[in-house]
Amino acid sequence: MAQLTESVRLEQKGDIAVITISNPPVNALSYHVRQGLIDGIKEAETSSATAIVLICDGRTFIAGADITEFSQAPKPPSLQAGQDAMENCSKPVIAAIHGTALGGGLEVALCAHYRVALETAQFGLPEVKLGLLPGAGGTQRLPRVTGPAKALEMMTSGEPISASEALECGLIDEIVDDLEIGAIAFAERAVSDSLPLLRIRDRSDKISDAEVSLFDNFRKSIAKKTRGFLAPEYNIRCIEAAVNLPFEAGLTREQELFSDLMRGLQSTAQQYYFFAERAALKIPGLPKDTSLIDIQRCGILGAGTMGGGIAMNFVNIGIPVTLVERDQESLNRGLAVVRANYERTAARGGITSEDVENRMALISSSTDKNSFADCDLIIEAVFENMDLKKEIFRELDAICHPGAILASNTSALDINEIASATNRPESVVGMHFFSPANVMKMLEVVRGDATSDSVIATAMSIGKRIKKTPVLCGVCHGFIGNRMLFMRGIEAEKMLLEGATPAQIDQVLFDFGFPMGPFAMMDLAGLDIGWQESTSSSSTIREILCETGRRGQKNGLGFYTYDSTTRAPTPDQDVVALIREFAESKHIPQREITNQEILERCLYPMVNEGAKILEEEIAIRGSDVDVVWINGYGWPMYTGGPMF
Ligand code: 3H9
Repeated sequence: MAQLTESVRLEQKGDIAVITISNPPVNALSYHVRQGLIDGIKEAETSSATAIVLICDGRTFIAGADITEFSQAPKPPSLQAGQDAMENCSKPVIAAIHGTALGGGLEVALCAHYRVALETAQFGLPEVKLGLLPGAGGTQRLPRVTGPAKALEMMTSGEPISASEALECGLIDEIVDDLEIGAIAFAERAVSDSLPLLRIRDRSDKISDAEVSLFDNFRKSIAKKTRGFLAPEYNIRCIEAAVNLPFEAGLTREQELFSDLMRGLQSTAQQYYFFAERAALKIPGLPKDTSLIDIQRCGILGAGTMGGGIAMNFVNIGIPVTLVERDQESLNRGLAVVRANYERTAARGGITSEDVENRMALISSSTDKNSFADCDLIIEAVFENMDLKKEIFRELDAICHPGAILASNTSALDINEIASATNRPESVVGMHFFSPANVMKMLEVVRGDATSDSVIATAMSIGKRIKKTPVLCGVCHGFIGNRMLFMRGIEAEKMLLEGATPAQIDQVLFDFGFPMGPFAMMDLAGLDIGWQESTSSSSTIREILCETGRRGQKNGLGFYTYDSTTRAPTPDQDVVALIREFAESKHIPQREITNQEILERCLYPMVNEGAKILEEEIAIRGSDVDVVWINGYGWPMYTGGPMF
């Protein structure tokens, strides 16, 4: 065996040379990997070996370029030198893939003459998620193997495909049971059967008859989802180049567009976000080996929109749920909504109808809180009222087994006060899901003064397992997300009173990149959340709207008027008149407010509040605040978030 560089070794097994990359945690293409790849191919080519297998140690095949190197001066050798060595090698080169072949990793595999993989392997070009495009020939090779339609899908979504899909579209040649044995057997067969040394760059069979309309139709199909992002369009342009230009010219185009993106703010922001999301999982002072509480069954109190959505997250990963409501009718209604959600997903092909039944079977329902006795984590999702929550936690404390975690889905209330109603404040934690809870990725985990390390670690870990992005925060009104949202709301309402309209303010924030502005968002949530007729005193615009019977989208009348079938909003002159009347009663002078002023007055108070949240150590780091706003409220990721 020869150790070629710190991360690459070469061995001969029978007649086959095996180059092994060992660069934990994900075998990223650091400079020593690139050097080892070049050296390995060269040495194997001049050795007595008849073919070469490229394989990786650890949990995965190469997961891409080393993103930490992007911010540094380029270090030789180039990846292309290694890829050229593979592609032009005079002996068959077989890539043996397990885990995830992503980005530069897949681009390396595409330079082998053949690819074999484990059934569990995944293949993707996720560069678009980093604001980039595959810059190591991937944009030119992938469409040549899969055809442009599949390449468009993979490169603009960044989502990986499975081994069986990869086999079907020609991306790999064989699925094997044992990676090394299977790859060596394939290599031996390549030699004995004199299989040709296939270079993907020479192929044109899958791209020669691409329809011109393919690209424009595809652009239209992703326009809404990718609004504001540069990288998806740049990826499409590269695939167009693959179809229209010779291979080398296509590579040149790829390089130009890659450099453009790499120099831009969007890719810097998206790379920052990649590490921000991972940093959020690291809790200073919480030992890595903190013991986790085993969550075998989850209890959820409240089968409304929130409770039902939360339940889906758990059953989706096979954790049984006990769903409790105060009466059978509400319970039935909640279960029907969950079923309808699953059936919609099944109708779209996301899951099978068998999955629907299996998931529903994991939910047991009851109108008796005593059913929580065998649950290890109980999440309360009833409406926001401190007295009610304290009463509930007192009851849960008596019912639930010692060590069970009692969590509240409150979006603003004091977790310490809730915990004070129990004899186990160390087991009480906030788990604030965002609506709709089965879709939104954000989860604020709220640490009370007494919450134990093991409860925090479990809440963060289960959050990740149910595919959320958990962020830990401390107790304050509204935690990270809603506390900052309140500040934006205050300023937005002030601007309404000074002369702006709801539609103008919403448009400015939509153009900045939010999915919707503050007034459309309030209409969606319901204007009457927290409003009571008996105490309403016409003291805010929202109160006035509620008093005139406007409840938001749900009754078709809010800051906007909503079409009863399409739900499309139309600005409403009656609302503007109510606002002007209210401003006059307060003697507020009217003036024209520019879009720039609106943007600044909406965003800066949030940035300011974010800084206070950091100062008070409610958030651990600035990037956690960005993760909350990007995932919880749709702050455009390509700007990096309020603190970035
Ligand atoms: C690219 O390839 C460009 C080329 O086209 C052009 C080249 C010229 N680099 O996610 P995890 C770290 S762009 C450096 O928790 P998992 C990560 O920060 C790249 N570090 O594990 C974390 O560190 P820590 C295209 C990386 O099992 C640790 O590894 N490729 C990289 O949940 C574990 O990561 C991608 O975008 C990297 N490329 O998921 C793939 N990747 O422990 C990005 C990971 O200190 N990676 N780290 O926090 C992933 O999607 C996931 O990490 C993966 C594993 C699915 C691989």
